[in-house]
Amino acid sequence: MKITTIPSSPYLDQKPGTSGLRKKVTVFQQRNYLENFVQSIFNSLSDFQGSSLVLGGDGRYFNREAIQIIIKIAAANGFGELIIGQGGLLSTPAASHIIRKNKAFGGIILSASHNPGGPDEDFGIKYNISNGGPAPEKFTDALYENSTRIAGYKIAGFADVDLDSIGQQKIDGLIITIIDPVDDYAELMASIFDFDLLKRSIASNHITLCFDAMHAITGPYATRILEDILGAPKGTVINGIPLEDFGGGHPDPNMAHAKELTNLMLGNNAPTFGAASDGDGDRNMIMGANVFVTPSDSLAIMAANARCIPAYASGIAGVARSMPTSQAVDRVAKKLGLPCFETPTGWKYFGNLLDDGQITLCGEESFGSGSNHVREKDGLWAVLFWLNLIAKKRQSVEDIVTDHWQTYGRDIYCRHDYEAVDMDIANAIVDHLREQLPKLAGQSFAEYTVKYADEFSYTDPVDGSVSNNQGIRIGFENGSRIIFRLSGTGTVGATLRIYLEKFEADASKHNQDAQDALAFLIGLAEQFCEVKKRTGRAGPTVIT
Ligand code: G16
Repeated sequence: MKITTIPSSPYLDQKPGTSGLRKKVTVFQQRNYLENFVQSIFNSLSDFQGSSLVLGGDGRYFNREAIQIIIKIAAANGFGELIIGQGGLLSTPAASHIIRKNKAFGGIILSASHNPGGPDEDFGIKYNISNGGPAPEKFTDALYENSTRIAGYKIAGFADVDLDSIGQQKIDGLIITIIDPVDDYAELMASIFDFDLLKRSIASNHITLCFDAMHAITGPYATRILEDILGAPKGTVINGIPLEDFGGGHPDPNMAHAKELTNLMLGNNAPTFGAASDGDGDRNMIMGANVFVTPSDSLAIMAANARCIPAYASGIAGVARSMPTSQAVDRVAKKLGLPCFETPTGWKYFGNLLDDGQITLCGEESFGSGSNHVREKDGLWAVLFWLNLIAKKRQSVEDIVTDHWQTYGRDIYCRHDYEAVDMDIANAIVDHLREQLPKLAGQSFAEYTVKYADEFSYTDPVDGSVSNNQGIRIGFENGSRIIFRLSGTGTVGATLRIYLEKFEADASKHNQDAQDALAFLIGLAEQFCEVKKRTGRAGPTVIT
C-alpha cells in the first residue's frame, strides 16, 4: 500500500462542541479540512495499529466522499480492519453497538444530527471510544490541541472502496468489512424488548402507530423492526427513505419540525402511538393520540416503569439526567430509592456512570434517552420502550402520563431557543447574566424566591474530572428553575437556550398549557437575560 504524507497547515476552528465537530459542508470541503481533523483524531490516539475502526454516518450530503477519505487516512495510519455500514450508513446508536459488539478500538461517526443537510447545510464528525460512546472531554481537548499544530496527514493511495457490497475486501494487509447497517441493531432490540407481545398488540390493533423517519437514517431501521419484524402495516413508517438533504427538511424530532406526524397525532383518528427520530437516529419524540410527552417526562416514566421491560425486569441501578433536563426523574429516583446523577449537557458525560454500573437509564431534555445497552442515546430504543410499556400496561400514552403525574406531580417544562444570535450579543448576554449571579440569591420575584444562582460545574464521580461553565442556573425555593446555556451544536452564530421549569403537585392543575403555566418565569428570564431587548426579536425561534 502506497502511503504519502501530504503537508498541510492548521485550521484554528476545529474545536469539537457538545457532540463532535459540526460545520457547514462548505467548511468541510475546504482544502485538507476534513483530512486535518481525521489525522488529528489519530494523532490523539495510541496503540491502535492493526486494530479495527467502525465507520458510518447518517447519509447526509458529503457522507460518501468523507468516508472514502477517512478510509484512506485510517489505512495509512495503520488500522487493520475497517467495519463500515453498507452505503456508508450507520445510525449513531447502531455504530455504538457495532463498536461494542466487535470490540473495535473505536469509531468515527459522520453526522450533524438534527441539523439540516445538503450542499449549503451542515456536516459533522465525531470520534467514539471503545465503550461505544462519544470520546470524553479530555480526548476532545487533546484532539483540538493537535489540530492547531498539525503539519500534514498520511493517506493511502488506493482506489475508492465499494461501499455497497456486503462482505470483506482486502487491500494489502487492510481488511474492509461492509456490514448490513440494521442486522446487529435489530438483534439487540429483540434481546431487550418483548417482541412477541409487541407483535400480538400490533396484530390485534391494540396498538396502532406511525413513525416519522424524517427522511433520515432511521428509515431502514424502523421499516425493518416495526414493519418487517413486528408486523406493523406497510406505510407505518413515513418519510422512510433516507435522503442526502432530508427532503429539504430539518430532521429534528419535535412538534415544530415533525409537522406531518404532529398533525396526525393531534387530529381526529390519530393512532394510539406516534414517534419520530432525527438525522442520525439517536433522538426521539414520543406522542400518543392528542398528547405530546416531553423528553423529561418520558425519562421519568421510563424509570418508573422499567420493570415492565424484559431487559430491566430485575430493576435498574440508577438514573442520570443532564442539568437542564427537568427534575421529574429525580422524583422517581427518590421514591424508588435509586441513585440519581445530574450531568452537564452532552451524552459523553453519561459514559463513565454507565460503564461503572452506577446507572442503567439516562436522558436529556433535548429529545434523547438511552440505557446501558449502548453508549449513545437511542431513538428507536425509546420508541420500542414506549410500545412495550403500552402493550404491557394496556394503557394509552395519555393515561400513562396522567397516572404518572398523579403519583409524582408534574414538572411543567419548556425550552425557548433563540437561534443564530450574533456571537458578540450572545456573549454579552452571558456576561450580563454572570454579573447578576452573586446578588440574586435571597431576592424574591412574586412568589419566587431565588435559592441559588450559579454556574454549573460537574465532577465526574468515576474519574474525578471536572467540567466547569456548564450553564447558568437560577433555582427557586419552590423548586422552579430557569437555566441559560449557549448551545454547543449550532453552526451559525450562537443559539441561546432558556430552560424553564415549575413543579405542580395539584392534579387539578396538571392539564395546563406549559407556556401559560410558565408565563411568569418566561417574563423573569427575559428580565434576567434581555435577549429580546438586545436582539430586537419578538420571541424565540423554536419552543420545545
Ligand atoms: C447532542 C448531544 C446531547 C445534547 C444535544 C444538544 O445531541 O449529544 O447530549 O443534549 O446535542 O446540545 P446543545 O444544547 O449544546 O446544542 P445530538 O442529537 O445533536 O447529537
